[in-house]
Amino acid sequence: MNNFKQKVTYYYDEEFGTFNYSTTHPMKPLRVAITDDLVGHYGLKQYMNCIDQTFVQTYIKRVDEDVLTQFHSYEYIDLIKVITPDNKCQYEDQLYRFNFMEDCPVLDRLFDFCLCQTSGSVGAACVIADQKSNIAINWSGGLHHAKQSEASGFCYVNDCVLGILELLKTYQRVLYVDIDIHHGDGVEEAFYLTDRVMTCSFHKFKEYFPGTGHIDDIGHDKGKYYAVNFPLNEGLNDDSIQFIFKPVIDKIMENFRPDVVMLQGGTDSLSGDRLGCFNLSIKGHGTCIEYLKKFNVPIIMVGGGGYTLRNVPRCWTYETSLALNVPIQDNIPDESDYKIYFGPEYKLHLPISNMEEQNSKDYLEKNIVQILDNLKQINP
Ligand code: V1S
Ligand code: CA
Ligand code: ZN
Repeated sequence: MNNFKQKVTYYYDEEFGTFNYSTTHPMKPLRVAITDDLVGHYGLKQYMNCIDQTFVQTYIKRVDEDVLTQFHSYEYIDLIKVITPDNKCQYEDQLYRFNFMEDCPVLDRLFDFCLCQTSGSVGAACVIADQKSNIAINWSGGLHHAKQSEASGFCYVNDCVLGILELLKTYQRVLYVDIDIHHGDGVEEAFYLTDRVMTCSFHKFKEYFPGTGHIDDIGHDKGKYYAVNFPLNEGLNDDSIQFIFKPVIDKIMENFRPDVVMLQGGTDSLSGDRLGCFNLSIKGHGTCIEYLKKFNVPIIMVGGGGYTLRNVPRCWTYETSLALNVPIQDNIPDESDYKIYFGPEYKLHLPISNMEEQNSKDYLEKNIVQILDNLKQINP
């Protein structure tokens, strides 16, 4: 299957679903295993080049600590390599310094977890750069909060940054778009001073993790105007995301003219998420992918947040079908190994909640005007 005849490459490594934060922790790697199962039972794998960690290792010959240290510090990766739940009390100072606290507990096989998540995004960057595919998907990635020497918000290594660094070896300009409900702070920070990567995050702002992503944060030095932040209130619905996404992306495409796009598709922006407070339907979330596809620029789709187990596989499976242009039925396939997660409806698309949209048209318009004004400063 790995002959790259098709246009979409899909990464999933079976090991990923076996990692476990803790029973009480909201981040469940199992959601990606359930997604993979659903993608398979919808029959979508026959249309894609399906790759795993072993394939990426042989294809690019090195997803090891050297890849991780392209962005992360040696001290930080050295700790990730050796630390385990059993020996962590020997490393008390480093645990505190590198923020291995409740949000980012020391996982069993942490280094393997990081390699597995990163292989997909760096592998995706390689197949895109080699022009083997024009869309590459890694739902195990999108861990956008990790910093150079700090774990943050369930993220240990930043596969988005590492994937983009790989893309920069081939491409002049990379656009990173982030529709997770949280601000893509780690990616923004990594590229805040450069005009070769534009980061654009839509997120809940004010009294919300990680607290960054003010509309006036626009990049610095050469990177001034190359960071875009769209702060939002609770209740964001499908009409509103389309109202803001289109003009902002149009202006970025017109003025920045990216060679390639990475989309972080965190599903915690969906209605009913355990940690989120937006009100998007799966179709509404998917309109962002449909819109980006129109520009005929290669796209890397990575995962991210998403804490309601019944939502995440539905959304990412639907978005895999959008990437492929292969429509799928609303009935969840009977044979799905994880069918219990999809009852009682057993439908792909679920109704949204009746929560109030707290983003008024005026508020959204004002933000659009300010963002488009900043983007005018970039010479096409
Ligand atoms: N919101 C939220 C939230 N919930 C938790 C949490 C809950 C139970 C646990 F056992 C462990 C953690 N942490 C948070 C947030 C982090 C959200 C990360 C989102 C990640 C992403 O979707 O963007 C990408 C994958 N953390 C905080 O709010 C920090 C605290 C301030 C409060 C929670 N406690 C546990 C730590 C400190
Ligand atoms: Ca975001
Ligand atoms: Zn999130």
